Amino acid sequence: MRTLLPPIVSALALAACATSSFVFAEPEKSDHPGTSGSEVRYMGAPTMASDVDMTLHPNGPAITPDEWRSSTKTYFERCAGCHGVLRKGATGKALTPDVTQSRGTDYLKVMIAFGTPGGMPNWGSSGDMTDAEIDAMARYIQHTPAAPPEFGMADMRASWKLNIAPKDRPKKPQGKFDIENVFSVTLRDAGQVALIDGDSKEIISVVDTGYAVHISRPSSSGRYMFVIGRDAKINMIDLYMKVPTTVAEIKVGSEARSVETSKYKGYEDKLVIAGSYWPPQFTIMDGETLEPKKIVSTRGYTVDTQEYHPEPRVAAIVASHEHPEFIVNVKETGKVLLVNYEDTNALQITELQAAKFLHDGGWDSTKRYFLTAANKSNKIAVVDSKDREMEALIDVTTIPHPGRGANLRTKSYGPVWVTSALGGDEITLIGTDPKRHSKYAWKVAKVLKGQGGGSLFVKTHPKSKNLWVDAPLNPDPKIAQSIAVFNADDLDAGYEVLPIAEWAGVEKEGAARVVQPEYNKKGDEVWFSVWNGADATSAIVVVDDKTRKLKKVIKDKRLITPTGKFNVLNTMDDIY
Ligand code: DHE
Repeated sequence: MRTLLPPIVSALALAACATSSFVFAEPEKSDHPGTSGSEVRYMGAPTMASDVDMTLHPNGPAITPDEWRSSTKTYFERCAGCHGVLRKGATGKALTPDVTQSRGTDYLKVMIAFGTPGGMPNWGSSGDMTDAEIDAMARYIQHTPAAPPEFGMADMRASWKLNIAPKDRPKKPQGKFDIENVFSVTLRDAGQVALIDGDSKEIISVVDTGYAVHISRPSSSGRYMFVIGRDAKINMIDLYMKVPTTVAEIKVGSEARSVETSKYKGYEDKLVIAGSYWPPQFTIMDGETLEPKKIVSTRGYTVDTQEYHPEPRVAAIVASHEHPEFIVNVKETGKVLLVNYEDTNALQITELQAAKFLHDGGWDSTKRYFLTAANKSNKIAVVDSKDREMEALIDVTTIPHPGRGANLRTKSYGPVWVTSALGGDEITLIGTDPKRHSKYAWKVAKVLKGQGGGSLFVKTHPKSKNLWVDAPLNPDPKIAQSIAVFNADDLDAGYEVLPIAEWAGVEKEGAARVVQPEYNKKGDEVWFSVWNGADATSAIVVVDDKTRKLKKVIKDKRLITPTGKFNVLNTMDDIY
């Protein structure tokens, strides 16, 4: 079927048209005007909330049950990340019937096929969607948005499994490895994590988890590793076991990204919290069993125009060291919630106003200030966890993406917290010492130029002078397959480039990308994932921090699509 083009849109769309889709095939700026290829690849990851009923709108065009089913799947896989599960708009525009029906099927087909300068990807001309799929999607979005089911206490309890009760677990570590130097490595497309011994570099065990695991976070003591899948399944893995495995599991929704454990004195290993994308809520669980205790919805009003948002997703969560609190980022409303967990039956929540589209973030070196990206607002929000207030909102360049950030000690600006960006090559250093370096505190102290946009993570270590900056989503394979490293003592000298994927010998195989530096326990090695396609060879590359030379390539057929890596000690003590 041919796509019909209304004249004005067609000129625009055709001008914008370029082939894209495969990871390194397209030039960064021309494929989706207004949205970099990096960003589209990043936001386009499949969501899981696709179990929905057919809800036809009386004025909507004809659509068959098969078209409904496949469009629902495609919508949740490709569109919900920007337009929201309920199509009320998030970083993308609202797509509810009142908006879409007045546009009409032909207009919508062109939008979907060719994109817009405002940032809508060109799903048709890129080859990602066929004409028939586009036609069905254009009709689908003129119907009432299909809401996936809610997921409350009964669903959670039904999904909860206590495989090994606390009393039946080992009393002390049984394995021949140093728990604090274990790395939990996401095997994204395998639905697993690999636990790797940081000393021997051997895989200790591979544990089946939820779908496309997102992050791992150890308990405050380091004994348990909590792993959350995109499908909102949490696995609690006991590192005291000879071969660590899942001792408890639960689902907290149909889509999620974050999990964290209580770290305040007296509450170590007591509680676990998980944030869900769908339903928009967070859940507090028992820290030894994952038994669900309390579910809190995040639906509510945005911080700026105070409009109701039906699905504000929960992004990063950190555990306060200053109070018995979790600090919860609510993405679409732009609120940071300080959730006091002293009494989960009388939960006290302090709501701070940050900025819309809160995503990831981490602590400054004192662990008092939480710095977090409001990515589509191009801001870094600073939360003072001690005084329980907003400290600052700092403007930075396009789409900051810090991961947890990096705390670098510099001669000129004192301690700084660093973020790189998805949208450009800027690496922003923010001063974090209001006492001794007040001139730079909560201001942009310096902007470095890195290899290019498409950067996701930065890393350093208190014992190191190196600042490592990845760029896995950069369209240039040379950049995506290497790492840039700066010297904190000589920032103006620029960066050295290390060809990590080449060192792994996989640079020509598939579309390998180098992602997320992570230090070992001692802080003298940096580990990088060489993230390749599921049927190609991936690897972990270990670099000596001092010499910046290759130390070890870990290859194993079980290492399928490794992405995030979480060293137990560094993650539990918030060292980065
Ligand atoms: Fe992530 C952290 C959400 C895509 C790898 N990611 C996070 C966090 C959030 C998030 C909210 C912070 C969790 C916390 O600290 O509590 N990520 C999302 C998305 O919504 C997005 C854009 C699309 C999606 O559908 O998931 C997305 N993320 C990706 C990827 O494509 C990455 C690169 C590969 C992968 O494994 O899926 C990826 N995200 C990561 C990693 C972290 C992360 C490795 C943890 C970084 C850290 O050092 O803490």
